[in-house]
Amino acid sequence: MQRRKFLQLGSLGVSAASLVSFRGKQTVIKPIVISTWDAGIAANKAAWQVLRTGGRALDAVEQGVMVTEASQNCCVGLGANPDRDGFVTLDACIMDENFNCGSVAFLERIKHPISVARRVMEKTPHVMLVGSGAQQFALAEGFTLEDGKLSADAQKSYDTWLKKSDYKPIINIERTESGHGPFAPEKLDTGEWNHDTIGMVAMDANGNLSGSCTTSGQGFKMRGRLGDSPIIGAGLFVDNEVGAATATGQGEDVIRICGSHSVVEFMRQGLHPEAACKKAVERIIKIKGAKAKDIQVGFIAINKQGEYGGYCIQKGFNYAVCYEGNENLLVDGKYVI
Ligand code: SD4
Repeated sequence: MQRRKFLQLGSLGVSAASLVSFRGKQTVIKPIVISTWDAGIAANKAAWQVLRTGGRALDAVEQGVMVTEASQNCCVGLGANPDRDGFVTLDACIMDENFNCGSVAFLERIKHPISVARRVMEKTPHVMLVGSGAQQFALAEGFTLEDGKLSADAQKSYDTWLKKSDYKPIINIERTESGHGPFAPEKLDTGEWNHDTIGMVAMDANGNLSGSCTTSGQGFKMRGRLGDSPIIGAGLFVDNEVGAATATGQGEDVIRICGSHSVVEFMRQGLHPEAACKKAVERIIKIKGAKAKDIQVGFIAINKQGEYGGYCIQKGFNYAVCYEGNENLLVDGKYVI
């Protein structure tokens, strides 16, 4: 399907993936990879290199988000905003098709937390390592200790924040209509450089699902604060019989409803990924009441048919989608408010 046609269909609220199965061909779209925000475009490209050559979804979701972690120009990884004490602390998790999962949180000075999370999964009997223990494990596994200096952009943004030192956790709410994502340079001066996460879910040519999620967490957060991103079931969940989902936005509110797990359970009940994401978003809105307008949460999901979807609380969230014939489209998330 051509890009323009796809976009027209998108505006009708019908995803290309769902249309294919709607025609009764029972065609499963695979491989497929989707990831949060516009940084997902570059990440999907790397994931796609793995998937298109028959590689495993697990390798794709690791290599995909490593691109974002390595970017100094982004809000994920060591180039990202620090906590309010001036330290970048990273959280990540990964999950494969067999319920194997690994996670690191409050990890400092390591460039690729997603790869450390994978080592936790593959080389320890545990699911989660945090803080200095996670760093110690990473070093024992051969990862390099980076210098811990803030990137130029993060330093600038931190200096601006320090002027007021206002502790107001607001995540991912777009303040402009510019459509800019995390790379918008004008936001560096305003402290509104707010996307801190990439979540990615993929299905490989064998029909196996995996997912990854990696973040610097909320900019200028309290030291030691964790969000949903390293928590299996909150920031990420994969059930190879059903589908996979990941989250971004205000982590506390994702944790509250076990967000990504909820999305997968809604898909198990028969909902399309988009409807499943919407239902999870609505659950958060119901809990938050009038305060829902102050936060952003977005979910994305795929199912075993390769259908995909995303939904968020309010305007401004987008995600990147990549499969054969539709290589890397940026889709605006539908929103409730
Ligand atoms: C967190 N969910 O730490 C993350 C933040 C995020 O784009 O998604 N930012 O709560």
